[in-house]
Amino acid sequence: MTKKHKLVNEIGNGGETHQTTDESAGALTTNQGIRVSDNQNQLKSGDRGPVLLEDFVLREKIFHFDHERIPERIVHARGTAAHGFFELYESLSDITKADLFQRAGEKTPLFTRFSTVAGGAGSVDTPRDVRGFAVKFYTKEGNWDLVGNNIPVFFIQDAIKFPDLIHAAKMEADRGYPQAATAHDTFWDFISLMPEATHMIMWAMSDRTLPRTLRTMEGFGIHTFRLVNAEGKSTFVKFHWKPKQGLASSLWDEAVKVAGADPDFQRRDLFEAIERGDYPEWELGIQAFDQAFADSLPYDVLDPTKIIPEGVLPVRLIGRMVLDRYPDNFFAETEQVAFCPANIVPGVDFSNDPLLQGRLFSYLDTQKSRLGTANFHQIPINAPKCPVMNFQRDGQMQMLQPKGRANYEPNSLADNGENGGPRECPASGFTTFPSAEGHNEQGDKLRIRPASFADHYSQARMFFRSIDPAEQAHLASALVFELSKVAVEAIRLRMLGNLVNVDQELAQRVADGLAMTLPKANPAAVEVQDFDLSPALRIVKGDREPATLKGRTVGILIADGSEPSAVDTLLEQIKAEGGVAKIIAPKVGGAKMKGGAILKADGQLAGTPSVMVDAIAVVLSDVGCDMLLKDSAAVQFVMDAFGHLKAIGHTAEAKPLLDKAGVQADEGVVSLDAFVAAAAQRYWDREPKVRTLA
Ligand code: HDD
Repeated sequence: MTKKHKLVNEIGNGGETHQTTDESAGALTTNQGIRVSDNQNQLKSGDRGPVLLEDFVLREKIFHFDHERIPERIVHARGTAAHGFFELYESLSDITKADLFQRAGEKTPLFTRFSTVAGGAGSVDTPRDVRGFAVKFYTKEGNWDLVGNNIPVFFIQDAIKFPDLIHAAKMEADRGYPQAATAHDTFWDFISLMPEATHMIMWAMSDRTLPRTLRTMEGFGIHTFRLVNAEGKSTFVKFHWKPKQGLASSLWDEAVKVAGADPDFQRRDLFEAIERGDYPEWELGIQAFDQAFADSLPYDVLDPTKIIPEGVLPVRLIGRMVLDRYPDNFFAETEQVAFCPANIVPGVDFSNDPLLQGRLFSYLDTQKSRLGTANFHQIPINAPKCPVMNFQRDGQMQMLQPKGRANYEPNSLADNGENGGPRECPASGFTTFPSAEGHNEQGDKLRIRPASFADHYSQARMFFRSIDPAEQAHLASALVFELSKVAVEAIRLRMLGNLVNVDQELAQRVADGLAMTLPKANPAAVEVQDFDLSPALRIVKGDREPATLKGRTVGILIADGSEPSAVDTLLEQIKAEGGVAKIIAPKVGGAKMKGGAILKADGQLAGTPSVMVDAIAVVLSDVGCDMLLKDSAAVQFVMDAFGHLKAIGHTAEAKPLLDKAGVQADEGVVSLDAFVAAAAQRYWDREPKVRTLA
């Protein structure tokens, strides 16, 4: 096929293509293939006359445009995605027959979409919200979707409560706001009435819901699943994604300001990392266990509001995911991708987690209303990369042209020398693990929650007590912030009553922050237990918060008269550490450096506040500093970097600007020589000096 032919096919006309002439190569056509002579002017009667109905070029173009949007996802509407691969470290054939887990070193293509939950498609990237973490593995034996979040537990135990949860969390029914924020009455009303949400609330109010970038957050499959091996033996499993980039979150004040400075901050970060070849990576980990282990735990592994702490059962890393390619087209891929937890492959199976079971219905159903047809699986991003053959035919937008007379099975047409179509495969086809069902031996039909799901507070307590004091203060302050936006006092009180069950001191801090009297604990269904603390739950000062510049961004503030050699040295040092440098100047065209040369800027100061970078170097001359002392964007740049606990490197001449911004000396405020080493971390000990937290 010639290049010219290919172009026509890429535009979407599959099947036979006529010879392309030189004249038609690259030509703009209608959807019927008619070459368009004029794409600037409508067909009119005379130059100032009415537009003619017969202008099919106009009508087709506007018709298509009018229908270019599809219903946005009811949850997780805002997201971004990338292609990549999964590479297996070692064969897992002892515990699963899943084809992608058989051969060490084998790569499986995948597509991963990250999202926020509550906001609409046009909301911002950085609200306080759970992040979706959905991976579609295109395995040789069909698609497997691991549709998880960046938090390992969920708000509710039964799927029947999901519509209520989401209605309560999204904008309020009468006023249509707030968008992408849980800080409002209806959310907290619902949560305060649902003690089972308390563990998730600890995570949601922690720094976990403010991931600095999508590259610096964990992912979790949440539910207990099963792996099944060739002998039919089942092993329970929980899935984890561990970012190679380490964990990093934003501060609340920072996230709020990022939302204004760059509503697309996280999708831009992912795009730019892939563009520069700094491919984000996560390792896939499993916690595998048997029934006896599950029975030994003081909580139920079918309860999605519980984790198995890593200290109780370590995570075994089994492979890595690398995201190395951005979609060609956001709509065709990211918007049209249809995830479904029911998409599993032989060797993986469900557990009876009641939330998971409800999800198995919901996603297939939602795709029909979003994508409009039962044939959505034929859209390239959703299509398996293995043969698909069955008798599910026809329907809106059927893209294939199945051959033959038989569209039913069994049939005997093959005996007649005709195409009889595909046949079932008892040996290699998917079989459901034949588990004995439930604790209730009679298997009565009951609308009931098992007693083993009744402890709603012990793991919430474990989470709160396991995280660093800085994170505890953020969590308490987040609760104060959110509950301060709740107008109905009874809701705040009820929530405080739940918090007393979690931790008396936490509840007191929140009550103090609200200037309310702490009520008594709400009744708890079972006595709250003190589990061993789990250091793996912390971000701040934890094993997974690396001191590194790799993949992090440094802002270098310059102005007229800045010393070029100082900037060059910084650029080299930052590059050597794997960081990304952004030159920021009052004007994007650049600054006139000492010696007269112009250094172009990557960002204009007013449009590139320091919240967009991870550390700042202020490389100013006396003249430049004098100039910037009169620019509130410059003062704010430095003030925010200090307030957000970032490293600040500076020339001696820049000191007046630091003074005006209220910067006080500490180990994160250094001369340029010491800057690159200092820039690899935040300075948590500074926080009590710059912020009053609950
Ligand atoms: Fe869900 C989308 C994750 C519970 C119903 N969900 C959706 C997405 C993610 C999750 C990441 C976006 C996928 C994408 O990028 O397109 N959902 C979860 C997790 C849950 C969970 C981790 C609990 C552990 N979800 C859940 C329940 C229900 C749904 C209980 C319904 C009973 N979820 C949906 C949905 C969505 C969805 C309405 C909206 C768009 C879509 O499916 O494709 O069907």
